[in-house]
Amino acid sequence: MSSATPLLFEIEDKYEIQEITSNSYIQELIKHVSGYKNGFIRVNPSGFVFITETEKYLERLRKFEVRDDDTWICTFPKCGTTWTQEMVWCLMNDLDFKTSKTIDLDERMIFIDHIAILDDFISVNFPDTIQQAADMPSPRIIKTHLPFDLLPDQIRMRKKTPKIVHVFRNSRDVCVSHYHHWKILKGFNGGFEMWSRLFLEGYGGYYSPFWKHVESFYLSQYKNIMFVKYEDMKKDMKISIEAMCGFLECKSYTDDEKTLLQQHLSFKNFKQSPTLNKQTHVKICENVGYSNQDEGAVFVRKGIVGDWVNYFSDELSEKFQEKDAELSRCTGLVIESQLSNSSL
Ligand code: PPS
Repeated sequence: MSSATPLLFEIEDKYEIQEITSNSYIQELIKHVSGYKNGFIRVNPSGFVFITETEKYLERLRKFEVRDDDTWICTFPKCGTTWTQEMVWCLMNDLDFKTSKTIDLDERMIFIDHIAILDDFISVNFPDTIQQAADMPSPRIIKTHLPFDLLPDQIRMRKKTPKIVHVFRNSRDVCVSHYHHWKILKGFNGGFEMWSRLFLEGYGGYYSPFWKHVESFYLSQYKNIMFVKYEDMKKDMKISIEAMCGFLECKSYTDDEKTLLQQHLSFKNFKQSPTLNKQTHVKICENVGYSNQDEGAVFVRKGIVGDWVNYFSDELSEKFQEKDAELSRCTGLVIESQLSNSSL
């Protein structure tokens, strides 16, 4: 761990907004997406990138009233958020597959910062997700892509200590998955070479840079946190379910019930389930003209470890590995980017 790293929970309300729209990477990004014409900002001192609209919501997010019995699912986008959300929801709701099949996951738990990453003309007709999260009855499950540094003050200052589940996925698969996400939901048309360069330099969409985002959780010293890896869930879902059950302190389930949950969480089931596959969201983006789909717009896309081999040159791969090595060095995180049985 770097000795220069400040204890993040010592930082109180201070953040500064830096306008970065003229940055050449951001210019490239803006030119190749359908929205976000109002530009981008960087939130300092941590340095995360957001759209200009986000600034309006940061204070409300910082002042959000947290509850000790909340469970927060925190990730950089495309790390396996939805998959983990469903696992947590099922474990906390008595494996209620019937409700899961009838009510969309996005209604069963709130993506609190969703409103903050939308263009104005969309957010005006969108539910206020911060208010929705505030209005939810306990025990709440809240999804966020915010880095640790921008979580509500009450969490950062340890005034409230809800459970946090953090999901990590290897950088190259995240980059590829994120590329498709920006293609089908934001209309990105710059091609993978451009996307990977933007991602590497810390401009691969809002919430970037990826490595710093992961680091913000691993170095946070927050105690009530479970670190989960997408690759481990792929390797052995049963072990992942058992570990999650222990962390959530939920009722214990029989082996048969765990097998049912495992089947419910399968990629195949996600792909075909309308309450989990986010195709409604994909359609909405298509309707507002954000989609650039040349291969069919699907959110639940491939769901494997190592799809990056189909996109990365050796040279690009090395650059990502350098960043991964630095992340491992300062956090102790063991990163797996390929599985021998990745067809699982
Ligand atoms: S988001 O937009 O941040 O909420 O996306 P997120 O849910 O984090 O990540 C989407 C990727 O997770 C894959 N996924 C799954 N993989 C394995 N099994 C299951 N059940 C599953 N459900 C979703 C999804 O396909 C995205 O990864 P890629 O590599 O694009 O397929």
